[in-house]
Amino acid sequence: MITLYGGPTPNARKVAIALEEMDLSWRLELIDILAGDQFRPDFLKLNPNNKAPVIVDDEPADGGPPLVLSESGAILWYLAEKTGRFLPTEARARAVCHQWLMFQMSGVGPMFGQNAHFSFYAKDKHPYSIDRYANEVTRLLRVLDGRLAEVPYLAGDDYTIADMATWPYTLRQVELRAAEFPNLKRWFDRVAARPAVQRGVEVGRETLRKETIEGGLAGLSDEQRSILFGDRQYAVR
Ligand SMILES: N[C@@H](CCC(=O)N[C@@H](CS)C(=O)NCC(=O)O)C(=O)O
Repeated sequence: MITLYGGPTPNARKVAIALEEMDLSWRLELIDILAGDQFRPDFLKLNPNNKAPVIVDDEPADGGPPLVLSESGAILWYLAEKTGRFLPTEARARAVCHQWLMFQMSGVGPMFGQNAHFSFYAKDKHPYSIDRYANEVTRLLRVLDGRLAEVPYLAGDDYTIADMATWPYTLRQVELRAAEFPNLKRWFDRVAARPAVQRGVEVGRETLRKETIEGGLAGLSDEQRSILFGDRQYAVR
């Protein structure tokens, strides 16, 4: 059994989608990051970086003690190796898959996150920061759209963990800007049609708050700001 610690956030959704795609037996341990669950001592033991997702695999392939893993890209890679699925075996194709996985982890994830921070969550609206990350988002969307003009999936002909990593991050952008990125939109719909994706994206849906982007952004409370970006986030533990 695998336990996924997370909630309705893009990074946890990647993992829920992978667990569903790979037909693994798993359960959710909800981590509500707007309530500060990521600072609970039991969670910090699993990930001192106070970020979800984390998985605990009770039955790792080496027969050793339960494996605790954080960082969504590393988790996807681990699960793909564990099951032998959604990661090409041939060296060249595998390298390309890793390239697009890293593109998501180092580019799409952080830049889309900063864009949301400065455009929506920051109390002070700082034009330079807003422009910087909005421009990065547009640039990265263009790169994705260009790639998907050439191939059906990010790694090439086959659907892989690179698609699972990227898809949850494009939900909002595709909703707003589908006409600008037609190849991305075609890929988005192809991935969205997968039953495992439809199940995975629902992870912790019942706790999705109006304060978050997908919930319509009613604005964070001061307490939530402190948890995510202020005193509680930066407290010495
Ligand atoms: N690089 C990490 C990022 C994880 C991350 O930023 N998780 C967010 C939710 S999407 C979180 O747990 N935030 C809680 C916090 O910052 O306190 C990954 O890919 O897993």
